[in-house]
Amino acid sequence: MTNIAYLSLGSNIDPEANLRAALELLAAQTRLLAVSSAWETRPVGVAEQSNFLNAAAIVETELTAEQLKREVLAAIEQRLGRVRQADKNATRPIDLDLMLFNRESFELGARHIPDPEIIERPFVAIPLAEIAPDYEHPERGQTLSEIAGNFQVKSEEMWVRPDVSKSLKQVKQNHPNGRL
Ligand code: PH2
Ligand code: MG
Ligand code: MG
Repeated sequence: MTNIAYLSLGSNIDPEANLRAALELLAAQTRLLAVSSAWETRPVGVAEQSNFLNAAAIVETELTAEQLKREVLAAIEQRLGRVRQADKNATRPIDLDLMLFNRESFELGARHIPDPEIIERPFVAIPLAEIAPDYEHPERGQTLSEIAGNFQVKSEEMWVRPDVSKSLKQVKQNHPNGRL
């Protein structure tokens, strides 16, 4: 069975390099179907951290959600130097979160899928809406484009970084068929 997974990426340590490296590793282990723009975002809910770069990606995989999270997403986080700390919002080289899986609703460890951050966080919803505007949220009935449109985002809170966006698009172009 082929699954479609919708991911949110975030970094605030050397984020240009780490976002790109995370996508390269993802493209080697799944079929990378789409990559959003890279957005520079002010830190939300964490005091005195550097700005983040956030992005979203869609991948196709035969792995289950649990396997994808453990064997791919967590492995990439570790490989890029993430050290789990008591403070779950500690600054990190890369955060790779599964947001949506096909059009399913389920519990994955301590998280619910669809991840509630889609509704709460513009830095999650807006990049996802760029690459899957017509995806209907399985619990809300709204499309991602409608959900993203609900946020009143000021241009000093998040803005596109064309230089990094171009670098991320190159990863997608370098992996036209996804798997190596
Ligand atoms: N992630 C967090 C906490 N705060 N702020 C921004 N702008 N972007 C993030 O990815 C982010 C955050 C915890 O995962
Ligand atoms: Mg996160
Ligand atoms: Mg995470």
